[in-house]
Amino acid sequence: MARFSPRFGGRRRSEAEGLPPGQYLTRDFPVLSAGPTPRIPLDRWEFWIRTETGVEHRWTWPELTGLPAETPTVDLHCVTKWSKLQTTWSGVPMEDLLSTVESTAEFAMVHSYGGYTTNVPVADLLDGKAWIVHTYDGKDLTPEHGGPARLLVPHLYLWKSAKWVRGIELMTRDEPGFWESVGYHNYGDPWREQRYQGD
Ligand SMILES: Nc1nc2c(c(=O)[nH]1)N[C@H]1C(S)=C(S)[C@@H](COP(=O)(O)O)O[C@H]1N2
Ligand SMILES: [Mo]
Repeated sequence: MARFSPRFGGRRRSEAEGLPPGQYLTRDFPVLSAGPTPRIPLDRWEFWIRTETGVEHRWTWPELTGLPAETPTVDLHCVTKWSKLQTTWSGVPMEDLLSTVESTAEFAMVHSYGGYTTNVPVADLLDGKAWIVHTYDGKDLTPEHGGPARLLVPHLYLWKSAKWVRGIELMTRDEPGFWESVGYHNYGDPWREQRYQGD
């Protein structure tokens, strides 16, 4: 996560400088969910990655939370225009999970408990850009913010950070997820203000 604005040659940026175009700063943490909050008992929870050849890899809750975790501090940008800076999470880097599967697929569909989906290029899940997080601000992730675990992919608008994440389907061709299929941008880079199709 870049903490320094290139315009200022490494000087610590102000909060305003951390805001992508059209965003405003918020200090609270709004909840945005398209449907009811699913409750998943941890003994029935699992996370899967399915490859383009149909091979499925599964992690139970103890398996996932037993993997080495990172604690990224990142900025969140919601397409409804609020941004929250310097949020701290803990979770497993997506690349650690993806590196255990054999795949050449370039696209991923993220699936949530409850049925939500969102598409992300595989490249955007690698290189320290995405995590399956189970902790927010030092505490277990609450159900309304996606607990027990959500995807965190903070360099894209927050709708790509699927709450209640259940699995990742690797695909050789791109497909739109829930919001992408009703007019939101396919990629969703907040710095290029890619809110809607055609932006
Ligand atoms: N499963 C699921 N994930 C989701 C959503 C949702 O409705 N369902 N909403 C998305 C949107 S539009 C946003 S802005 C963020 C909101 O996350 P928050 O409620 O923790 O602020 O979650 C994203 N992930
Ligand atoms: Mo959103």
